[in-house]
Amino acid sequence: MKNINGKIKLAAGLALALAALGVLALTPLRRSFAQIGGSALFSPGLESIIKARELTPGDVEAALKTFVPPGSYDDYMMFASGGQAGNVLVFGIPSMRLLKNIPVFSQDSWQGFGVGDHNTRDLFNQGKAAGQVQTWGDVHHPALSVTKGLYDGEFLFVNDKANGRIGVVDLRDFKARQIVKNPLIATNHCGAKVTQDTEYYVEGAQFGNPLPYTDFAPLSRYKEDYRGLVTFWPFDRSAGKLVQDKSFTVELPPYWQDLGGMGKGVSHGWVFINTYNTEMAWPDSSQGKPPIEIAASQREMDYMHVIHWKKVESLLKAGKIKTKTIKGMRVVPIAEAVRQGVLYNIGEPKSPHGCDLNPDGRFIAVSGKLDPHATIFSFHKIMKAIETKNYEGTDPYGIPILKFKDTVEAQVELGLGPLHTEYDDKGYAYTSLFLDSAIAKWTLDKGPRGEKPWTLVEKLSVHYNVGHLTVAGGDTAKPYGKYLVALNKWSLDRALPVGPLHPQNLQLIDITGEKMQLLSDVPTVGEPHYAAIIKADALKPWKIYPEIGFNPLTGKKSPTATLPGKERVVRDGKNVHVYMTAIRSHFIPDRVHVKQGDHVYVHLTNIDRAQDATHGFALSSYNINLSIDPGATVDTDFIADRSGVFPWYCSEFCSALHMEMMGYLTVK
Ligand code: K7E
Ligand code: CUA
Repeated sequence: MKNINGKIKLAAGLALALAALGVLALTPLRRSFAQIGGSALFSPGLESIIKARELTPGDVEAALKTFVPPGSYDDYMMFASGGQAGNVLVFGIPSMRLLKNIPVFSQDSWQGFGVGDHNTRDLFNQGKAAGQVQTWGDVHHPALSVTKGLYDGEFLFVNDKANGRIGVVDLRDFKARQIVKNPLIATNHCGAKVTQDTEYYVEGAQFGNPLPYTDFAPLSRYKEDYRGLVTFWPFDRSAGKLVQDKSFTVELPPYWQDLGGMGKGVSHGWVFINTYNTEMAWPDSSQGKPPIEIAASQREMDYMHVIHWKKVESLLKAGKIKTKTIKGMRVVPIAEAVRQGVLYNIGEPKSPHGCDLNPDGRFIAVSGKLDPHATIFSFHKIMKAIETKNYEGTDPYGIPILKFKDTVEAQVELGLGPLHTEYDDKGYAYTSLFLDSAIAKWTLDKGPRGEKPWTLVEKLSVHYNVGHLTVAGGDTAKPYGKYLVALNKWSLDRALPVGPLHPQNLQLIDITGEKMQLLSDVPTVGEPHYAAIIKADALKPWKIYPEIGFNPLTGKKSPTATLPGKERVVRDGKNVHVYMTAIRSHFIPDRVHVKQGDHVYVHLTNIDRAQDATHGFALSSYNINLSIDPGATVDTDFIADRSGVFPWYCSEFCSALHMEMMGYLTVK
């Protein structure tokens, strides 16, 4: 029995719930409750379901708020990182149904990603780290492209913390279009966000290393020879690519850069980057050194870097700033950045993590993992301190330190383990509390419902140990509000047991009311760190590719596109090129015969123009599965090094005659 009182209050609660749902979207064909008459609500059938499932009024309300009737769509889409699964998960909100998995750094055989196709091969080659292809990544922070600080629905950027890389996803086809590797750093983290018109994607380092990381320097020379950095990658929208040779990097001390908050509105042109381990500790337990978690948490304060990137950009254009080139990257040395007045530090408590600007860019909320407060810095005060050169000395690298008390606007006591902050459309801020397992809601300089400024107004328990949270549009200049998702690190008892590795748990929370309301639990795969929620109608994805023979990676017609009637096999010595088409329900050609040792190239065009008529090309025993969407051309090649008979077939169930959609490769 779940809630005895609940049952007594049920009828009233249900009526209330439904009243609150005046906002419930009803398509014209669906009859509203009002139309069918209120009494139908309390039909014996409905009541018996509620009783049998022991639902409280709150449960019923949550169910109705998240229910998206069959055939109807969600209003929002959430892009959640898949963490060490190396992908991005796309959910519909409020239903929290999983709509797609976008592979970026990891293989995915469903989408023919990394199992033989040339496009993934090219992407993975772009993303080599220290010369080696990486077939996985650790995705932390999805960032949607913005125009004037608002999501424009065109691109998604994700960082790979493990290998210091960035992936670009084109939201016309929800496919990875580029992977870039920063040649200077082994790992990244604050590669979180883009500037307010997506001029740059901003990537900060994580763990210090020599610049470049592929040069050796002993850890005993950590302070002298190791460094951090922030790299500004210009984004060419028409090409959908980050442009390395126009990028610039500001060298930073070997503190561990963590997360970055992007200036916007009044603070556009500036970026704020948290650091921890300003102790510059490095691990060596064999020498009796304390573990890093202790050694890197000695100081009461770490530093937030304050960087005027807009000024660096214009100095570079004017040729007025000294740079050095390392591994093809333009790097502004720390001393030069200080001399030009583009780099400052501010003390921030303690082992900071989130660094999040409010929608109009006036305030920066910083959470110290080991401090119970959110510390709110004022951009205005920071500017004033810089103007008046009101410093409290410099750090060991000569970077001026602005005075904490002169730059802080407020500190709000929230609870234990505060991490990340986002904002809603009403003027509230929300901070995740890892140790408290809660979401704290607090006011900025004005209380939207007349509350005191800078005050905690509510805490909602979540389950358990929340990392990031995300509010719909919550990092933009104009949040949508409405929904918040807590991305929890532990799920413990929240899902049916599925072995010792528990799922991660996402929790959908309604933030429209005076009190936050937990709506649903969504156990999921990988470790979603951060997520971004966009209005579904802000996206305009393709339903099929615009022309036959389209290469999704290049965005152009493929030179190997094959039109119907032009299918052929071209032999050139040991090279055999097969120009193949696929259409329901056959391949042409459907028989390929080669000699052992031949190098076989298959260029496969899906000439179907019907939506959803994707075909597969699964070649037995050669570790190849292609997925060819309507209109696309996909290429693969392999050495036919084993003799035998190898059927291929369409691995996507596309028609009643599906199992007949096959062919034979024979190798003699
Ligand atoms: Cu807090 Cu890498 Cu954004 Cu995870 S990070 S929680
Ligand atoms: Cu095409 Cu199955």
